Amino acid sequence: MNNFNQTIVAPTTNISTQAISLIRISGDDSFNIINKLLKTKIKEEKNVWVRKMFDGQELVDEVVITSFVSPASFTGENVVEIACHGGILNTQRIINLIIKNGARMANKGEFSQRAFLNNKIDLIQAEGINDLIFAKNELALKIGVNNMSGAHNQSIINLKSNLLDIISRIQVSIDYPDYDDVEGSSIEDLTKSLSAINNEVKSLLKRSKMAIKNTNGIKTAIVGKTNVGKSSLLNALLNEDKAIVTDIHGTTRDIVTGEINLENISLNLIDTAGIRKTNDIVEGLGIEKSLKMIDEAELVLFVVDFKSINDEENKMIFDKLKGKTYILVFNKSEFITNEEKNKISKEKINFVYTSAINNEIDDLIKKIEEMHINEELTKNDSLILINLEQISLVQQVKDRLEKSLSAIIGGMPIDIVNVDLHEAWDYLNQLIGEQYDEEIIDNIFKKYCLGK
Ligand SMILES: Nc1nc2c(ncn2[C@@H]2O[C@H](COP(=O)(O)OP(=O)(O)O)[C@@H](O)[C@H]2O)c(=O)[nH]1
Ligand SMILES: [Mg+2]
Repeated sequence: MNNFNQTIVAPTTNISTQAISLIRISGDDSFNIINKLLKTKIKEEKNVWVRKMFDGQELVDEVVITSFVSPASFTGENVVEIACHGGILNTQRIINLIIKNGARMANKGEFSQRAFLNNKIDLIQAEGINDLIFAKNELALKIGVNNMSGAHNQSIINLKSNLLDIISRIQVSIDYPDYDDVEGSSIEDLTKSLSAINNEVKSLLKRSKMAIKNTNGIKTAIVGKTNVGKSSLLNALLNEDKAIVTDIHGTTRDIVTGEINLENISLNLIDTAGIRKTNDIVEGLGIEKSLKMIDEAELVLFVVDFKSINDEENKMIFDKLKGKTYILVFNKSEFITNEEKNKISKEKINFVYTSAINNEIDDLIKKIEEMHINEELTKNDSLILINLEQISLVQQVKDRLEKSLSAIIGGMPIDIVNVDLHEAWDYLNQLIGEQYDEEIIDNIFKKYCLGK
């Protein structure tokens, strides 16, 4: 457990050889501690100061200090930030001096945790900071910035107040059963208001589930027969020579993986062994893995040679792909004539032409983005959550709302309906952090970096 009465210190930038390092102190004693290292003291006020820092009589560094007074700071406590020179030894020495003079080293995320506990930010904002820091693509970054700033948190607050309104209407009809003309408490009215809330929760959940896939990375398997250019396609997408490419059939015998971050979507790519009949045991095992990858992947790039699209092996792969999300990739497209192209375009829907060897893969990338990005995600005007714990809370809210809706419609006693609604209310509070378990909060902030 963290002791939040202590004053804490941590580097907020990496400790390395760099021009400037930033060190943050937070807590009641921040000003006392820094002043022990200065001959010309700083006042307890919001300001910027240029000072020489000393260890006793010995000059340590010339620094710029930015000071904030509680409650007007990130953590809500007195905060002093020191911009010192950025050598590894120098930064460590200053942190040690600060610790020697009364601070303790902060835990990961402890500054943000204090900000949360002092009501400077809610939990959605706190998680937003983390999303922003760890963002792998533009979409995650945009969501992180929005959530950190609390841009769309009002939607949760509105949901809460609408839900509370329903709960109180029901409560009145429970408390005063004879008084049955409380406005809006008829079965029809309650069903209507609850459905409206539920629809909002449902679309928040839908947006968020789609976004978390795009931000964490979509498991994308590249499959097809041997020698069609799967490994070349992987290399072209990754923009590096990761997988071995030769014109010998059966070159790739095990899976090769890599990650790419497109603008609004990340892909966890898996190159697989080409599928064909073989007597080679090792290759056979690789092919088994390829087939398994088709089952596990969220998206399959099925690479084919135009001329042999209807042969037995490809038919087998087509069969295996039934019900899966896949894109048919006609690679080596420089060998496909326009006439042939005209013929195919009438038959197949999700297909693209690529020439991996010439790095012509733009159509494929465009197609992948088209399939996974919609306006709701990029429009930037509503709350989207991209971490699992938050999404599972929203899921719980939805489950409880739906349970109470079917109870109302099924004519169950109204007090039973209210139990589920209270639970939905609790989950919404947990989501925004108005109700929390200390251990869960500790765990959330442990994911953060030191100094944040
Ligand atoms: N002309 C042409 N050759 C390609 C293309 N993509 C791959 N190849 C060649 O096809 C052969 C097999 O490629 P590879 O990526 O190892 O295929 P894999 O067995 O499906 O992984 C190699 O000689 C590649 O250079 C392409 O778009 N055009
Ligand atoms: Mg290969």
